[in-house]
Amino acid sequence: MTAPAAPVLPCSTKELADTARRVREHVVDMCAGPEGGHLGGAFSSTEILTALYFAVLNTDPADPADPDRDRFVLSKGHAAVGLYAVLAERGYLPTAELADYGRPGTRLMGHPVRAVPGVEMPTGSLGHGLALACGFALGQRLDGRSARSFVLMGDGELQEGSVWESAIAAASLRLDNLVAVIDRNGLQLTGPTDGKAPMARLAERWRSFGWAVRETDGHDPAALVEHLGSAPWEPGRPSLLICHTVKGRGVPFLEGRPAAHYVTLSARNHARARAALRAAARAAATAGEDTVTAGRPA
Ligand SMILES: Cc1ncc(C[n+]2csc(CCOP(=O)(O)OP(=O)(O)O)c2C)c(N)n1
Ligand SMILES: [Mg+2]
Repeated sequence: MTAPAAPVLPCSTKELADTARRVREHVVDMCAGPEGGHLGGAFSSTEILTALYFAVLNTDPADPADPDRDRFVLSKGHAAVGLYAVLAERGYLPTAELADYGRPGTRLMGHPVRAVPGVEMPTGSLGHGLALACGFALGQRLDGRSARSFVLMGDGELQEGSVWESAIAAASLRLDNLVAVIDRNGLQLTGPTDGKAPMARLAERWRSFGWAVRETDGHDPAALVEHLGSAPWEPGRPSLLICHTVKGRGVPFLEGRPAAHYVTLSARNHARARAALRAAARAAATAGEDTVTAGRPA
């Protein structure tokens, strides 16, 4: 494929970190509603989604059907609360609409549907997103477009056989406009992923399937933008970024705990979570966060 399109919204790592903090605030508020939500997997992928939508994806909220846009599939569709918050911050929907989340008759359901602007495919049944993104990438290539297709999967999701069938297909088709991301938080629904299906040598496995593979800290905005923005890394090969993350990241009493997977925050815990996010924001301001500009030529 040709060189990737320039990101539409170059911004500093500080702006990305600030956006990620606002996203977490929205998610905490949504998870305090009667419906609750998948806070854990939304918080392990907050920086990934923020980096994608604010500094990597060539997409325009004012023209969500642009045929030349990059595509994104949230294969771990249960993290919808995080996607909704990012889409709202990016301008796809009013932030006030986030209060609708989980209410019958509204479009912000527990799993994303295409009625939500910016959502390319309904997801929630794990194991399908990579195949969908392969289809998008192949379509883009057949249409002669230089756009890329991205997909975010959970690490527990890798237990679905369809993921590996799609991994074989993508490499066979030499889809180097396809970028897959794994949220490697080490946890699935009830406990550690490795307790169910050990994932030793994950990078090696994907490489042996014909993918270009990198690993990074999934909470580091600058690293995420550098890796995701520069794909494809090897001509003729699809790219996989394994992101090491913490489930529930940002709320200390939930971090790294299986209980973070799905939560309905009580009024007390909502206040505790909001206080933790405020404290993190104050600490970042005091530390004077890195202001390196991500996505802009040096
Ligand atoms: C095919 C399928 N089986 C089971 C589920 C129920 N389920 C929802 S989330 C989840 C755990 C997913 O773990 P992981 O992929 O690691 O996601 P994360 O840790 O990022 O939340 C399961 C089993 C589902 N959504 N789809
Ligand atoms: Mg997981």
